[in-house]
This record gives sequence, structure tokens and C-alpha cells, in this order.
Amino acid sequence: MEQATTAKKAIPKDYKSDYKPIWCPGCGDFAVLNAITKALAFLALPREEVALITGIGCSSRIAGFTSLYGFHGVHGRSLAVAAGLKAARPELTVLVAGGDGDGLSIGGNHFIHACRRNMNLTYIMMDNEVYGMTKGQASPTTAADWEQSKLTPHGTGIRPFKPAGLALTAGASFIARGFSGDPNGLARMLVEAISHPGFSFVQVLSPCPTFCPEQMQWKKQVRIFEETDTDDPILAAQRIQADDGMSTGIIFRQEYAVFQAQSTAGADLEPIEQEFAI
Ligand SMILES: Cc1ncc(C[n+]2csc(CCOP(=O)(O)OP(=O)(O)O)c2C)c(N)n1
Ligand code: SF4
Repeated sequence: MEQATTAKKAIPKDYKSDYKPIWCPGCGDFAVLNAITKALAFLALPREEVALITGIGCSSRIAGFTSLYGFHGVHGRSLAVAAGLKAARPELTVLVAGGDGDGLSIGGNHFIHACRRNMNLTYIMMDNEVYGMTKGQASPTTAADWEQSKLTPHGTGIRPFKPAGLALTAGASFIARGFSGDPNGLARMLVEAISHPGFSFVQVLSPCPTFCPEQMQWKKQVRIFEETDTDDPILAAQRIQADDGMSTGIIFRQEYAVFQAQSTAGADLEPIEQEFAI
């Protein structure tokens, strides 16, 4: 007689911690957490084989709300920590998450080099076009005429970054834009991103109703890209430039050589220590 299978199916709750998120009511980051846990359950990844590395910001708190190995690190340095982890433990699935301020302002240099290096990492940027945690200052994705910050009452007057365009120019091999208002679509997108060999960048439009209440209108403005993803960077650049930043979908996907640094874990460090001895 055939033995009935007793293997437990992974469910999203398995990937959540007992800590309840402390985000403001209506914050888009709740749905991003749900989408990440759904994607991991779909892929049935063992928790102990996944790490979630974050920087600092409201969005970067996300690691603590999961049951994954995590590092709630230093502002703007999540990608550097994640690259080190992936170099030392290539068998782990390494997810990286944070805000637009964390990833494009103080962490901007790490971002462009992570795109260029193409390590097998999945980077989720929760973009609310503002510094939420420090009470509503303009970020690199804030519209030039946004006048609601006390620090920039007449707007910044500076053109915002287009994160997808920046990632494309810097060499990311998977680029997508999702929306927290569509957690199922975002979960499917994250499954693709995590499965992609190389650096996957997923910009998630994730409203901050506290400092940008107007973002509650995003659900009326967001639409799905008419075209499916392309492996042609010129076509992808044209789509990004022609778009107002509110279209969602996988924009660009191409397989480039994946960088895996030679780990020195377990190496004999004594000769190096002697070389630098004072
Ligand atoms: C080195 C350093 N500089 C500045 C700060 C202050 N700080 C904390 S979070 C943050 C910005 C957060 O904005 P974002 O990354 O967009 O995340 P959000 O809070 O909007 O999710 C800043 C400037 C810090 N913690 N460390
Ligand atoms: S301040 Fe904004 S980003 Fe931070 S938890 Fe509240 S709604 Fe979310």
C-alpha cells in the first residue's frame, strides 16, 4: 500500500515572526511583508536557508517581522552586508530590503555597484518617495515640487531618480516594479526575482500615508505595463523613460555572468595578519 505523504506544506505564516509590525495603519510595507512570505512559501524555501538583510528606516524593520535569519543593519549598507554574506555562504538565498532613502541616498553607491557586480541577490526597495522614519524629509525619489516637508517647503527643485532606469544603466540583470496594493502580483514577481540567477531589483511602490497621504491615490494611478519583459536594454530604457513611474511588471530580464567572490572563510589568515602587523 502506498504510504500517505506527511510532509507539511509551507505557508506564508511560517516565515513570519511573533513580533507584530509597528508600522502606521495603512503603510504599504505590511503588504510587502505579506508578499515576501507568500513568495517564500510558494518556493517552499526552508527558513534556515534564507537571510533577509536590511538597512535602517521604517521599511528596513521588515527583517524583524520574519522568522528568517536577518540583519537589521546600518543605514545604506544593507547591500554591502548582503554581498559579504553571499560571498561567505553562497548556498543561502539572500534577500535585501529597505527604503528609497536607504538605497538611493546614503546607499546609492552600494546600489549601483551591486547592480554592476551581479551577485545572486534579490533587492526589494520599498519606495514611498520620502524618509518615513525620520519624519518626512525629501528622498532621491521625491517629486521636485513636493511641498509638504518643513525642510523643503517650496519643493526640492531637484529631478528625482528613476530607480529602474538607474538599475538598468548600472547593469542589473532583473528589473521589476511592483505595488503594495497588489500583494498577490507582487508575490508572483518576487518568485521570479528570487529564481533569477543574478542581481534582481524590485522597486515596490509602497505608500507612506503618514507623511504622504496623497499616495493613497496610487491605487487609482497604478497600472500594469502593456508589454511583457524584454532582454533588450535599449527597449527597456525606452519603456522606463516613456513611463510615468506608475506602471508595474517585470521590465528587464537577461542572464549575465553571475559574480561569486572567492570566500576566505576557513582560510589561513596568519600570513595576512603578519603582513599587516605593526
Ligand atoms: C548614518 C545614518 N544617517 C542617518 C540616519 C537617520 N535615518 C534613519 S532612517 C533614515 C531614512 C529612512 O528613509 P527610507 O530609507 O526611505 O525608509 P522609510 O523610513 O521611508 O521606510 C535616515 C536618514 C541613520 N540612522 N544613520
Ligand atoms: S511613517 Fe510612513 S513609512 Fe513609516 S511606518 Fe508610518 S506610514 Fe510606513
